[in-house]
Amino acid sequence: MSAPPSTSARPRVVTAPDGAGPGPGAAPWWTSAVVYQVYPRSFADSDGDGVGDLRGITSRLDHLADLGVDVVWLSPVYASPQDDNGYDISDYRAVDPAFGTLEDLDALTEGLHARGMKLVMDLVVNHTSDEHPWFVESRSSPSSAKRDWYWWRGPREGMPAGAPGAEPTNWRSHFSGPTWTLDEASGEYYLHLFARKQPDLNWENPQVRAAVHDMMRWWLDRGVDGFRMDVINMISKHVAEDGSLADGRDADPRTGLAGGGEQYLCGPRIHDYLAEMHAEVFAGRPEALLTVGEMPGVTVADAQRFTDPQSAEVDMVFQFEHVDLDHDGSKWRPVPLDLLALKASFGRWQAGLAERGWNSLYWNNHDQPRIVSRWGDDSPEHRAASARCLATLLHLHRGTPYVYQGEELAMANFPWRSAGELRDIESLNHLAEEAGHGADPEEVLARVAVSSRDNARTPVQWDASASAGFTTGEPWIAVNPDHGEWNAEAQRADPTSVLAHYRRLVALRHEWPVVALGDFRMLLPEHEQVYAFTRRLEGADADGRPASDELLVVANVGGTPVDLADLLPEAVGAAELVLGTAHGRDEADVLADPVLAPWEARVLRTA
Ligand code: TEU
Repeated sequence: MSAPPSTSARPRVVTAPDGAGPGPGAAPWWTSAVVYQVYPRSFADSDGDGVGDLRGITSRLDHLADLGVDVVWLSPVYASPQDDNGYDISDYRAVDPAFGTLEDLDALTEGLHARGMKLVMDLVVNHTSDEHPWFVESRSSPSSAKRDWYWWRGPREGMPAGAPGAEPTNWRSHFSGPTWTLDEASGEYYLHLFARKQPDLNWENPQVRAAVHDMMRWWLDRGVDGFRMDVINMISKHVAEDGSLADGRDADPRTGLAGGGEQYLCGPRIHDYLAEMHAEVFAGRPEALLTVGEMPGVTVADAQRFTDPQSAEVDMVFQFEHVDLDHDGSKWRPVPLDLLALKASFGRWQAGLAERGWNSLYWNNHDQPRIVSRWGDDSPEHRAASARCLATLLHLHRGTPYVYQGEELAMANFPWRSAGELRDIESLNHLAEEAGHGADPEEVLARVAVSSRDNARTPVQWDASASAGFTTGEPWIAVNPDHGEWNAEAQRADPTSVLAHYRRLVALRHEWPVVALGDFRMLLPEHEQVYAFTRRLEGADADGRPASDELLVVANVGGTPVDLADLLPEAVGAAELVLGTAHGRDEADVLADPVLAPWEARVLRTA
């Protein structure tokens, strides 16, 4: 790995005042960690059935070790009918045969631990599959002992079960249509915020909570190092004294359905549930664990409380504010990104969690289109540069960065041509719903192509061979045709590659306490093309003497050059280029040049 060049004789901060770095009182380990997300179905297939699996992941661990990441977050591998690619679980303590066996999972854990990496599992407990034995029993009869483990309600007052609009509330499912499905046998409906095969668990019931805690302890005892908690801020619903749930506001006249989020996002008992989970599952464990709660609709103030160590709930949350900026209410109505809004959002979250709590940082995951296509420029001219630029920005913020598989290779969105190529339930349901409303299928497909979760789910591009080295069989979803040029093998030994740049960013966070812990200050909030900020840390040098570091990060988020001479004079003639993206140029030359090339980013040391 190429160390960042240094021309500065000034001593660097190696220990932060609150003890970051080795030693007593150290900041939590995950403040200087980078997490890598694996979506098992699309990572690597070891047995040629076209579906990625655990042995496939284990066979590719050197890629992760080379990248230098600290943690792997594994999307669900539990037993599942795979209606939502594993986010519909039928047995929390078994591995789905499509992915392998429990022994394969143990081998993966061992392989990670042997390389100094941790394994974080996905915890999907807002809902189960409708094939989970708990739900099968719950559905079997209104007098079943597990009836109350889920949300069963009769039809709307005065309406017969099954009549249009008779659902107990008007909430809209995240995957189209109502959130309620009628069980003909009992004449009652069950709640599912997602697909009808994903019934919501009733967290009001203490037996449900105890069963979940027990299962979590079982996984920790088996050696896993934490959990990413799926839609965990949806587990507490607003329930009236009489057990009823209320309609959502602002129903869509076309469907009669309302988002309903105000009835179930960060509901009245959410902090109790998470604090109880922490006490029951995590408290007192000697291991270094990680918890991150996925929380759509969470505010900065909520997040502060969720992630304040004093609250003892979760270490960090995934918020959605930035990924909601480029659409108009619905993800299917994309609008161009407003860079000023993006900067304002990041600035608010950085400031909001500066004193209490902690941020997670992400551009991509298995639900989001690829960042280089979304906010970068995936044309041949700017693809690598824009990927490096966006990566630099994200990784230089304060928080824990997450890299989604293939992001480190600048993998791009797929050129969808027909609905038949799509696999994702959310996209397919939306296409069907719009067809039902008589929408023009070409127009709908064009919008789905931009936002579909399947953009993130095409196979990882390992090499230039027929199926990109992902499988020897027929892949479950098409391989991106650009894999001949854009693949890991082509980038591995190239010091100018996007992959090499991610490697440097990971190393920087490990080596520079200012990157992990420094204060954040946004600059030029009103500039349309430059994203700039500082990071500053007071601490001690290697000999224990007081020292301070200040980094200035400047990035040109666009395809035309920008002159910084008048805009940000302090960016010209800085002491040291800690990391840059202009390959093949002399460091002194770059430091003296006020002009940022298209999509160029620089990390400068100014003090
Ligand atoms: O996603 C949560 C979530 O809010 C999604 O509806 C998200 O907004 C959507 O995918 C964006 O298009 C989590 C998982 O990450 C997702 O894969 C699951 O499908 C979902 O929960 C249900 O478990």
